[in-house]
Amino acid sequence: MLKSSLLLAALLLPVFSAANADDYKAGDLEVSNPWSQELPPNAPTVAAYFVIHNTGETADRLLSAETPLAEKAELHEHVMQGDLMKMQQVPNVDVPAKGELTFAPMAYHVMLLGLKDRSLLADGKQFPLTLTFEKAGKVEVQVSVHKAPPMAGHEHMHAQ
Ligand SMILES: [Cu+2]
Repeated sequence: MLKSSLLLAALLLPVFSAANADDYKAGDLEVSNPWSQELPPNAPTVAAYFVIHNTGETADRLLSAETPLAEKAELHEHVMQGDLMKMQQVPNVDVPAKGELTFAPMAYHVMLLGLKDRSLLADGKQFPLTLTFEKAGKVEVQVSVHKAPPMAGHEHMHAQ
């Protein structure tokens, strides 16, 4: 019993220490650490990632995203098609009750298409992204742009 609770505490610790000013609240939801990877200036699209925590007893749903930087911001997922990893648009994404939803490379992501302003898509900059949830409504987050993924060493990271 003691051993397992110590293990649990050790597992939870990095999560708590990761909570910082980059958390945004909307109702029962908290959006943590929005980030995007700096890409070459000719990259046609840019992806944004974050983690949504739901402390509520009911599930919510991410319906859409928008940013003044791009004509469109789509919700995408990665799926295996044969041997190929492909991405496709999804109409919305469920946020489970008392759970979390992770947007990360090779998983769910917000894809920005038709980029209008690239001045904020550089290492160290931030750009606004508005997420609209079915129940929690809208929340505007600031997406931090990094040269390297902030979770370096993550098993799902791949070179662009
Ligand atoms: Cu995509």
